[in-house]
Amino acid sequence: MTNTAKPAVTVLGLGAMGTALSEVLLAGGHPVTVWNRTAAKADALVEKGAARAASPAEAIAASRLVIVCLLDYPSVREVLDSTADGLRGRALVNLTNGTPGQAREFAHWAACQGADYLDGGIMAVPPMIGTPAAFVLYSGSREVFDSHRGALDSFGDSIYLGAAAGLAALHDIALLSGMYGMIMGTIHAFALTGSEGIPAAQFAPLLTRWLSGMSQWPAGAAAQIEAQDYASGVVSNLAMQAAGYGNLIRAAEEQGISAELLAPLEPLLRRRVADGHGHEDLIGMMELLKVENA
Ligand code: FVH
Repeated sequence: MTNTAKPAVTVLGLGAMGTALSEVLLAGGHPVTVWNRTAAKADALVEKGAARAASPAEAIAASRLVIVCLLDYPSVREVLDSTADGLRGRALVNLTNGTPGQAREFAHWAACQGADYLDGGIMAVPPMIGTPAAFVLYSGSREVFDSHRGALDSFGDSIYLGAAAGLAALHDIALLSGMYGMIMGTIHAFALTGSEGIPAAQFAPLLTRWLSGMSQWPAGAAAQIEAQDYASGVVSNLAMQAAGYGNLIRAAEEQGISAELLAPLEPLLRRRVADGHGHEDLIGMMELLKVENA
């Protein structure tokens, strides 16, 4: 007879995300042990069948797979430092947001404790967990990724990026950088239209339509980067865009709106044009971000 029992999982951290992760694991039939600094946050999960651990050490002892989802790396170390002995032989999956450097340093620490370490970056907000829209980036131990794929796949599409521990964080931070660029523009756009009393709900569909139309821009930019050619097939040249961008700043001033979210790009546009790249595409601006060119 085949054993169809799902493997046990421990979750450390029951903020909005740790709770969502625990819920889908429980719904998928995994025995789940949870721990959180503020113990009351485990109440609803315990009602749904989770086991409450009284300490991180007790939680870690309960399962071979230990998932950590805390605020930041300092809180991860605060929680795990006192329980380091218990990590030997455990598969430690850290889904806490951090930098590639923090991930590399923590991978080294985890290896010193005898844990197999997999770093992760969650590309979803809590309500998306367990839906097809969610994906999670992983790097580090391939063995942990393969052995615990069933549990990891409950969160969303699992994407393994390689053995170097910092890779997941690098991709996560790059994707968040793109997102915050869009969010900064969106905040500014609502402030600008709001300055004329235009209802946000009226403007939102137009903004969504425009941003959706622009959503293929990264693919075209990637092709130009790969070809190391910013000058072929240009349809919206940089000099034209630099002139137009000045209007974004002036319009904000006219409408009594701060341009501080938009302002940093303008001097870079002008510098790239002054350097003789006005005929090229916008993605060539990337060259200015390389430290040797800054
Ligand atoms: N929520 C989101 O939209 C994003 C989506 C992408 C991934 N992020 C990252 O996930 C990590 C956890 O985020 P979260 O949404 O669960 O955050 P909170 O709801 O604020 O919960 C924070 C948990 O961390 C615990 N905690 C904080 N400091 C300590 C500490 N010094 N010692 C022990 N635990 C600590 C906190 O405990 P408590 O306040 O309930 O006692 C929560 O469990 C995060 O890296 C996101 O960037 C989420």
